[in-house]
Amino acid sequence: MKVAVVGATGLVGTKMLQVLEERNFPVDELIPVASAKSVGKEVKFKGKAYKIVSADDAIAAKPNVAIFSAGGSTSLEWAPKFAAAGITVIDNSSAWRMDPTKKLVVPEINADALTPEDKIIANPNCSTIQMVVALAPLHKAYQIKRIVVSTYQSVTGTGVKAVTQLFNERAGEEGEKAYAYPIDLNVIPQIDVFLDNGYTKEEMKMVNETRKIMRDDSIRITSTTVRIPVVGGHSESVNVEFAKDYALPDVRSLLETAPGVVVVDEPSKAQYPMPLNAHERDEVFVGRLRRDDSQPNTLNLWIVSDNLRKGAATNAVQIAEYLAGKGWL
Ligand code: 2RA
Repeated sequence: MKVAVVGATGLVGTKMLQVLEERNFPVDELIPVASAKSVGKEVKFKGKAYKIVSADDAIAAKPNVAIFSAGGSTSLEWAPKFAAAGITVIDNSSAWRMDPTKKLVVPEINADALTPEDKIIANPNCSTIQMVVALAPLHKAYQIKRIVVSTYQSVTGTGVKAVTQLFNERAGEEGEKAYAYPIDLNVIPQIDVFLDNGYTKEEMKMVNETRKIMRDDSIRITSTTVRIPVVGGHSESVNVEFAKDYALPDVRSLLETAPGVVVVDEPSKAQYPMPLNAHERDEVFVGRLRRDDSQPNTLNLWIVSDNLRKGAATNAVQIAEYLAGKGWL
């Protein structure tokens, strides 16, 4: 199969190459695409060097699928051109996620919504993906009424410049900045820009995307998304109110058998999910399960996952695996 990766030199694009190789996705020919300044440079895939090409040349090469992680404006311009050439696009930007004609997919939850006619498929935001992977089985069992989520997000979500800033600050060195403030020994309660309602775009992504993926606009959600100085993954403190009551052992069993979820929850042994342990893993780790005694039918849980993997690259590759499995690529 011919596979194009658009944004192949970025943090997520590089992870996509790694995940495609790790999962032995049937790539006969890789077509790496990046900005004009990178055309002609090479990327390594399965021990072979591939020259980076332009988006136009990638279309001409007629890949079966193009996995994008090149920002919203590139997706808005090029995804339709790839799709018009019969190439299926899986896009990691926010460009198409809330488009009513496009599917927003976490394979463990709503891959069944996909059809061969879907030529531009949206990959959800990383902080949304890990939360819905954990909450979907609980929604099915107890019907979620309301979610209150606070996130503690890795600097890798911003990109290479942010990781560089963190380690420069840690080493006491100067360098280019991704954030207006120091991130080491700090937390920044702003991810993306502020909207008129006082929330950030990142916070509203968690609200809107969750409802679309879970196919339930009745779910009430409020979120606070925060950047913290870690690199291994995003962490989320989630308080979820159900329509029905639950027994904690049943919740634990549901999560232990949920696709893509690993329960790490032994407080007596100080066992709980942490970015340090989630780094470079594809699962969503859940722990700190406990009843919220302040109101009925309400649960607290802690969710951690590698935002570059399940939060981006792995989820996108899993969508491609689903489509390939159906013979639709
Ligand atoms: C972030 N979720 O963490 C956003 C985009 N990757 O910055």
